[in-house]
Amino acid sequence: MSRKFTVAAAQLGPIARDEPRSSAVARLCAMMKDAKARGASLVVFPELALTTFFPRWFIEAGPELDRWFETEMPNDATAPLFDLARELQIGFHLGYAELTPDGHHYNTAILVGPDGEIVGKYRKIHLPGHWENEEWRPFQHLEKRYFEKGDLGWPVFDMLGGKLGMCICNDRRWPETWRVLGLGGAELVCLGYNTPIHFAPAPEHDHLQYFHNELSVMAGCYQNGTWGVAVAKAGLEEGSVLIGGSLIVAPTGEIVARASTSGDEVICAEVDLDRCAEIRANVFNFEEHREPQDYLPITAPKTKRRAAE
Ligand code: CDT
Repeated sequence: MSRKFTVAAAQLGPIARDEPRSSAVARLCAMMKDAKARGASLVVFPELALTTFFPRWFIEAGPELDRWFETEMPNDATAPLFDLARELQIGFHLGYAELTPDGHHYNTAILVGPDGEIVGKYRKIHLPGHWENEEWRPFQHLEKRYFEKGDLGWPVFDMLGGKLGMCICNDRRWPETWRVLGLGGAELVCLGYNTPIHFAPAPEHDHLQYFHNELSVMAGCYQNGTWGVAVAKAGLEEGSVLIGGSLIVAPTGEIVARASTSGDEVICAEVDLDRCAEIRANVFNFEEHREPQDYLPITAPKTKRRAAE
């Protein structure tokens, strides 16, 4: 049975601080329709796709912060997206800030099937940035303050005849993310990102942001024989420039589609999940060639953690 389908990466341009979720969802719905018209079975939206990237500001804990989070999914604002997916029979991936009923805050992504039902959830593990307000920066990156480390590991889910996994933004830079997904049998990894061009602690690397994005996704896909769909929130958002460059990568590590703007843009590629075996049955045949007994330092617990962690 063929395991070929078209996947779409739906890059978002900037979302303003006062742009309501209804407007963001309308933009996502327009791109979902475009993806469907181009034959896609799955459309991948970015990290924190319903609002502006609020960790760039210091916000006191409490209602002012919590208003950026979703307390249920779907909810009134996102229901049109789920309804449209059901109507068009298209799956989607969506990143959003999650506030659980018992008060936990996560940077979360979900996979939704073409029937509009949630198939799986992932909560971001590698949280970048810092904990305290650092006024010397032109803007903050307070993910460590606002989110807890994800508690779901990197699961894979049966969808579209294959094994689909997720990671979120900073996760893509870490080979461990991809290897755990690979060990779980992931054949396609969806990931969204909000990556500012300017990295205040090491601005000498700002010109490498696009390169490091591609390098990370290409290496992760190749070394684990998986497809990757990496999708940006891009453009000048509230004074901070976010990279675009959304891309779809084959299990060989080759880029097969790349966004060319920093606005709302849909790119598509045909995916054949059977091509994962080109890599996984050969140079990265895990059963044959991995030597995990020599990898123990990788899983040794960290010696220093913050009390809050
Ligand atoms: N959203 C996110 O994880 N962004 C980080 C920014 C760099 S660290 C401040 C990233 O890895 O792209």
